[in-house]
Order: sequence, then structure tokens, then C-alpha cells
Amino acid sequence: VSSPTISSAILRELILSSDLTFLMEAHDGLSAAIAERAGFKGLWASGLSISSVLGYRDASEASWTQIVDIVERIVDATNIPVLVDGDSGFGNFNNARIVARKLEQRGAAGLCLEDKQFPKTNSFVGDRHALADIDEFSGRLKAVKDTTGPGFVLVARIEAMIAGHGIDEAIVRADAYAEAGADAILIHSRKPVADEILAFAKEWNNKLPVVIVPTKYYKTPVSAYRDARISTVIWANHTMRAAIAGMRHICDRIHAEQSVAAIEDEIAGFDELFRLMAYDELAKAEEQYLPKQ
Ligand code: SPV
Ligand code: MG
Repeated sequence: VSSPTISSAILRELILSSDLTFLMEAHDGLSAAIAERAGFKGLWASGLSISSVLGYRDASEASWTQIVDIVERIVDATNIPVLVDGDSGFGNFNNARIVARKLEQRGAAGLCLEDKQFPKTNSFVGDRHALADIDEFSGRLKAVKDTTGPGFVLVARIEAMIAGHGIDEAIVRADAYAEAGADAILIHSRKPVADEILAFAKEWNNKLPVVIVPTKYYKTPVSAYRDARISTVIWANHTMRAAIAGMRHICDRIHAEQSVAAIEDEIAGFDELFRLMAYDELAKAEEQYLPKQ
């Protein structure tokens, strides 16, 4: 959405509404346009996916300016709000607020910060997940709140269960982050079942809306989340992983067959690509602005 204020308001409404909201991962302008076309009402600019398409690991290797540039492409390519995965904020409160301000300027609707130290590691990698100190992380949240406009959505992500703690630690953190000004709590789990997520939601009782990322507990039906009054589900990495599978398949075929003849029907046509990138708008603009021949 072109106006940051409007897109933040739409994202806020999606997260606060009593209907379950789905945010789809995007990692560039193209994946964002495809997700919008499928009907998603909001996007998740995934750190994992953006890192991957840049050829980086999800370990704070991509710089914050690279993330901001990609988010700008996502925003420009769509008309739906974008919640940005800001990892752990690229440093302390000062780095976090600079990133937040830049993201807001480029049209992001909101920012999610996770309570880990910098550099962070993807939540599904290894066992070294150093949590941030609660007060220090609360300072990061407050600094972002004080730097961004009143509508900008701030989601505080709790990694306590990723780091091996239980619900109690997660609730203590959620209370502190609510106090610091977060608009919603993202509670993350790497278990194959949704137990700890649902237990957290029950205990937390919607003091702030709850956002979840069912990447590992993907078998749980979304009806369980509606019953638990979860606010928002993020499908966090699925177009990036679909792209890997699609590109691998096609590269293997072309390499083996030394021909592209047989795969032509399996890949997207130019019509679809041109529609996604609104080439018709350019043709109309040419009519309007170029001298008549
Ligand atoms: C991301 O999409 O980058 C996330 C979600 O942070 S996860 O990879 O599940 O940690
Ligand atoms: Mg991430």
C-alpha cells in the first residue's frame, strides 16, 4: 500500500479483528504479487526467505539495508500491508529504532522483533539460541514505539520455548513486552505439535493478540487456532521452499534432457508474468505520455 499510515491501519485491523488472519510469506516483489493474487490480505517479509534468496544464512548475515531494500520492492509490487521480520533488531535499541524508521519510510506496515541476541540464528537451527535480557529487549521495543508513527504495528516475538524454556518464562516475557508497548505477541515453537502454543494462548488469554508460525506443527488444523482465539497465522516460508523445489526440478530436467522443449508446459508462461507485473499499465502509460508516432 502506498501510504504507510493506511497500510498500518489495515494490518492493525487484521491483527485485532476476531477473525483468524493469514499472512503469507514474501521475499521479493514477485512472490509478494503472487501471494496477493492468491487472495492473501497481508504479507510477512520473512527473514529466512529473504536471506535464502540473497544466498545468505538466516543468521543476521544479510544487512539491514538489504532487508529494507527488499521490503521496498515487496511494498511497491502489492497493495496489501507488509509485516516485516526484523530478526532481533540488528543490535541494541538504537539499531532497532533506525531499522524501524527506515522500514516505515519505505512503506512497511509493521515490524516484528524477536527477543534474541544479535546475531540471531534461525529458530530451527541448532540449540544455540541466546535470549535477550527482558529489560534490554523491552528497551528495544520502547525505542521502536517512540520512533515510529502511532499506527505502526509492533509485534514482540518470544523465543523462550525455542531456547528450551517453558510457558512460565514465555508469559513473564509477554507481560513485559505488553508493558513496553507491543501491539501483539508472536509465540514461537519448534515442536511438531501445537501443544505449547495452545497452552500459552490459554494462559495468556488474549491480553494482546497472539500471532503464530505453524511451520513445524503444520499438521494442526487451523480450526484449533480459531478455537484458541489466536489472531494471526503466518505461513512463513512456503513460496521460498516451493521455488527451491520448482527450480531444482526444472534445472535437473533441462540438464538431463539438454532441451527445454518438454518442460515448456510445466513452467509459468509469459502471459502470467506480464499480468503479475502489470505490463498493461505500462502500455497504457505509454499511450498517455509518449509522443504519438
Ligand atoms: C522467518 O520466516 O524468518 C521466521 C519464521 O522468522 S521461522 O523461520 O519459522 O523462525
Ligand atoms: Mg525470521
